[in-house]
Amino acid sequence: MRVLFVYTDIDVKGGARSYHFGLGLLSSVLKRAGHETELHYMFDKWDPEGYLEHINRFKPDIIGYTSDSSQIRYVAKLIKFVKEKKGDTIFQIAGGTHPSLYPKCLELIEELDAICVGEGENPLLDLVTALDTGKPHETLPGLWVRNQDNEIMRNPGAAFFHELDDIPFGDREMFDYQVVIDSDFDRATFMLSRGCPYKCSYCGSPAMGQLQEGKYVRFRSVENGIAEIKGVVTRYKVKNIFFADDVFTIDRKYVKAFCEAYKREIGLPFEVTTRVESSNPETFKLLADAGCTRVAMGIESGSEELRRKVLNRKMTNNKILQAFKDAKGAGLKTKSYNIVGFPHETKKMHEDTIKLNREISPDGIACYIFNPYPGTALYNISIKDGFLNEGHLDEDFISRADTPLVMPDFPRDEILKCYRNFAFNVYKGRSMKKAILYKLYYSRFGESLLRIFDAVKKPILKLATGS
Ligand code: B12
Repeated sequence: MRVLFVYTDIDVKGGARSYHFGLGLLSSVLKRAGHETELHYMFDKWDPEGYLEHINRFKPDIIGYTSDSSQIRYVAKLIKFVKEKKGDTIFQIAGGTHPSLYPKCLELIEELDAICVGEGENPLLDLVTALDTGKPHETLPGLWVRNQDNEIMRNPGAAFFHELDDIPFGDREMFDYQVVIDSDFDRATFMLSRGCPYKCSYCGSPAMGQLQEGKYVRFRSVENGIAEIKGVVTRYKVKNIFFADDVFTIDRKYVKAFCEAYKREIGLPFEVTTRVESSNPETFKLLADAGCTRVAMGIESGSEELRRKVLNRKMTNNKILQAFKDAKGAGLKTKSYNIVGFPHETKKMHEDTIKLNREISPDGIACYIFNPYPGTALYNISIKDGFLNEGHLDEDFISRADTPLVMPDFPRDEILKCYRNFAFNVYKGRSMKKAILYKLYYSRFGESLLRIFDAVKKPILKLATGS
């Protein structure tokens, strides 16, 4: 069968292309079973006509969309568009974080034939096989399917698949991967694990862990990870590597074994994201010794009270300070992740976030505005405590640079001001160059500037993000 995957990446800050791990893996699984796949990557620019041309050329039997909550509005439009142009000739299915955590989207998008709830390797292969051989597909595990009577069949999910090494390496070729690497600071991205043991209330990852039976946090073997990296750095021109695992240092023994093999067999500079509780000076030293140049860790809020009561993050400020100090002590650069506009946050609490970052003085900073993703604990709290209108789930409900929350103690215009000035406030009086670059980057015109000055985008972003 011919399967067209669709990855929309519209309204991306900074304009860097990305590899989608889920789609890469699904494509490899289908190709191994003898099916043909292609990708339509709708990057940055809304272009339904280009999409239609691709469909007319490739003539897919099935279209598989991936979507998180920020992209569902575009995905829904494409699904309707295909139905309008092609009628019932193409089977349309969507998967990823949004359909998994908000399966009601199958009801709302009437032109959609099915969704995948949870991980998709086995469910998608079962579906493609069933459609190929004319067998029934309405009751397959892991899928919710609209049947011929327009009823939705809500099938139970399969258990988590534990043998990650049995899944083939992701299909980077489908992504025209050199183009992705070039637009992303010459770096290639990898994941060695799946899942996260922590339960932060705003994150989609723990919510995904509740969808299926079995162990959510799983690792590939060190040999399997190294073999994939070797293959990629041999086939493509790569200068550095980013590990996109939720928390790279969950298992210290694993990190040690991986770092030893990586140093011996790969040796390229790399970066990871980790978590203050799962790091210590020895782990940071191991990472640095293997070629790690920077670790990123979430602070999210500088208010211990907000973290404890609302975010389900129990670490103390001292623990955060110590972790950044340990990373620096091991010779690593650091980056902090921060969010503004949480339910029950106040301006004073946000000032604590600035203060904590000033004490830490990380090399780079990222700030986001809180977005309530359906299916997460904090989405439910946002509604229950009256900050979010339940009917907000219409087309434009999520925007990266805005908040849908209405909080009397922290009004929208204050939140936007805090977001735009956060990094400036952290660096002012310390590094005027960084403070000004960040001011530009987070300004209303930051994204247009980056697009106009595409040629100087890389050096500016590098400087601003400390990478
Ligand atoms: C790596 C990562 C990225 C990478 C790569 C993107 C990617 N998804 O591969 C980058 C950095 C580019 C990225 C970007 C963004 N991300 Co991100 N990302 C992650 C992270 C850490 C891991 C995702 C992953 O690769 N998992 C492993 C793979 C194998 O799983 P998967 O992608 O879920 O795919 C499986 C199933 O979902 C399913 N499936 C997926 N698609 C499809 C399609 C079909 C047809 C079928 C049948 C099945 C199926 O099968 C796959 C294989 O089992 C998650 C956190 C997490 N642990 O989930 C956040 C996460 C997915 N990201 C998130 C967000 C918000 C974003 C951004 C909006 C950030 C931003 N502010 O710009 C962008 C959106 C980009 C986009 N256009 O989609 C949120 C999504 C929350 C939500 N409900 O919407 C998450 C959950 C983190 C969080 N904060 O909660 N992200």
